[in-house]
Amino acid sequence: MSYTDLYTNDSPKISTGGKDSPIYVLGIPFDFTSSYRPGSRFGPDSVRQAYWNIEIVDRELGVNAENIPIFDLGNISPVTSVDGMIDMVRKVSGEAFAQGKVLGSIGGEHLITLPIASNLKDASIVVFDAHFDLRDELYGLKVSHATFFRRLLESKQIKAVHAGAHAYLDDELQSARNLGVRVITQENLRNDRRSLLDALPDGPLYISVDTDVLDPSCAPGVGNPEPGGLAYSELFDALRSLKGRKIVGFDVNEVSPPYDPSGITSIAAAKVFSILVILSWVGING
Ligand SMILES: [Mn+2]
Repeated sequence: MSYTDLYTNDSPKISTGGKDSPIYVLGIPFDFTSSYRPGSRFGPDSVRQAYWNIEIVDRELGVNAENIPIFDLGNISPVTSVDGMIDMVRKVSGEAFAQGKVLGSIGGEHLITLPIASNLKDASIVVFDAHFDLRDELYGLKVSHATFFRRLLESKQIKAVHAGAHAYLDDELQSARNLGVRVITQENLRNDRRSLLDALPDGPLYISVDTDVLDPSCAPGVGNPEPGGLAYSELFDALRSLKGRKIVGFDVNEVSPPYDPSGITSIAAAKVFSILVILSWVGING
């Protein structure tokens, strides 16, 4: 081994293992449809830096994520069109799934979930988000971070659970139900911890976490903050309750570092990412 091997690293990549690792990481620095506070293109590396620097042991789950081999693919190439991003992410995530890998992605805006989830075969999707993202269009765009969930459900037969919504209109809730989504509002989640587990379909899961499901007091640096969201412990406990389930992939999205001067939102997203790494590992190894 040379001094170069010994004293240099790939930072901010978060690999703890090689290509034979069961979990792959992909950064998707894309925010071109952001409707309010752009900047999530800087999310992937910011969340990785936080991941390096916080303790990623989870006492409740009893697992240290540092000991879990993950392989970081890096970021997809810069792209300035929605179609271009969707095409690249669909292909790259499809390759990871075809190799039997669990794929953990870091956004980027919530639209990144659309091309990834389009590759899912038997898995159901569980979305944590303050919003439903079920608009038919926003500011003239049919495919955007505010419409991704509708586009996904229209284009694919997939069982879907949505948890944590509190910033929505009555007709959006109705749309969600009409589209067959099992809805656990934030109020449901708070009042009955089992409501999420009761709503989960059998079989493998894909989990997508929009960081704005957290309250802006603890995660201010997101594209569309909505006061009145979940506290850390409420989100972490909801995620931990999925322990033992087979997870085929996950993503954490919408962190906008320019609106996060203290870095606390990237740190919170890194903690969420570490819990999802642990849940995926437990799902593989029992
Ligand atoms: Mn959202």
